[in-house]
Amino acid sequence: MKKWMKHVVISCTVPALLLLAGCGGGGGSSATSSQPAASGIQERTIKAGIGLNEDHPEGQGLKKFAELVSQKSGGKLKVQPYYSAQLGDDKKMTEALQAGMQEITIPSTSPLVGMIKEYGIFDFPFVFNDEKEAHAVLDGPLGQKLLEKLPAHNLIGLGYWENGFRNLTNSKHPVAKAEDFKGLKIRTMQNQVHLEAFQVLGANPTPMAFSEVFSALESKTVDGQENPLATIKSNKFNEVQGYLSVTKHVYTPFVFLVSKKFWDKLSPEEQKILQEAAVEAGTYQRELNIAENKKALDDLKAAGMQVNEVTKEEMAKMQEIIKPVIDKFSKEIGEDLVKELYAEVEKARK
Ligand code: TK8
Repeated sequence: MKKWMKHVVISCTVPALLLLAGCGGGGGSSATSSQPAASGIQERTIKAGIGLNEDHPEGQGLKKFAELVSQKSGGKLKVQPYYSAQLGDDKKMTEALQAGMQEITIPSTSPLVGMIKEYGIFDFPFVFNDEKEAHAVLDGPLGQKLLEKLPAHNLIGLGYWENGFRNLTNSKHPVAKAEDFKGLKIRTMQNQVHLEAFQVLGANPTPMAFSEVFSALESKTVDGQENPLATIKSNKFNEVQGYLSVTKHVYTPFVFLVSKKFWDKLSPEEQKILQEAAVEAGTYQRELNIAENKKALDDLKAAGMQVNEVTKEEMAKMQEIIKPVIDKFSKEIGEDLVKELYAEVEKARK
């Protein structure tokens, strides 16, 4: 009985999201179940898949997550990582979570906007000046509010990791001016904001899952793509792309997702372990990502890519061209939410 009480007390000192899930009125269901009450942790294997490679900061972050979960659970919870879209692309893995066929994935928020349109605010170009601002907004009330939209779609969000600022590569010519986009066939994520932004710039965008990008570039089905430098390097896009333009046109996050069907089976103690590990590994992943994005620029140059910067004036021109797209999607997503986004950015800037 004493142990039982202790267990309930421990499991109710967890974050708000978990309180909702486990500690509401019922009073610790695991305590009365047939599970060994000693720890409230069962032997479980947890399938976690991502789209990027093991050597990418997202892969290293997932590895760290697996280690932390093992440590915190005394080896009972085993996270089995699958890298490089082995289990499918972002959309497919998210659907597998919803169906209860896979436990964890960490996709870009961009392909999820068909499900939760509000995530589209993170597809608006030129919102954040640096990673610190993005982290403040994602970890603040706005980021939390969007995580709370996930359970209605059979998903639980444990926080945000970093994909990062995206840059354009292509096989045709340097892109330094707004008019250089004209006619370029560019792969975009499966996301309407990205698609229309490239359209108004005069490019010819094609939405495509990330796992198909390398071969589409290699076969010249598309001329270019855009992604953070760490990804361009890890996926060796430099082998099929001669030109890199440092556009930093948008910062996109990763969201840490757990299958709700799986989550609801966990004891509060198990949920707490996953929540803490996701945040701790996320802090590690973000630091690594920032460092790797810096290093990757030199590595890509050394690998022979022709790199160009884009002047502030040209950036401003591009922003002006894209503005009607932002206005349109602000209305569709909700102008109050967009205002909140900019207010949070202002706050982070101070
Ligand atoms: C990886 C994707 C990728 C994203 C994209 O699963 O699709 O371009 O940037 O990194 O989430």
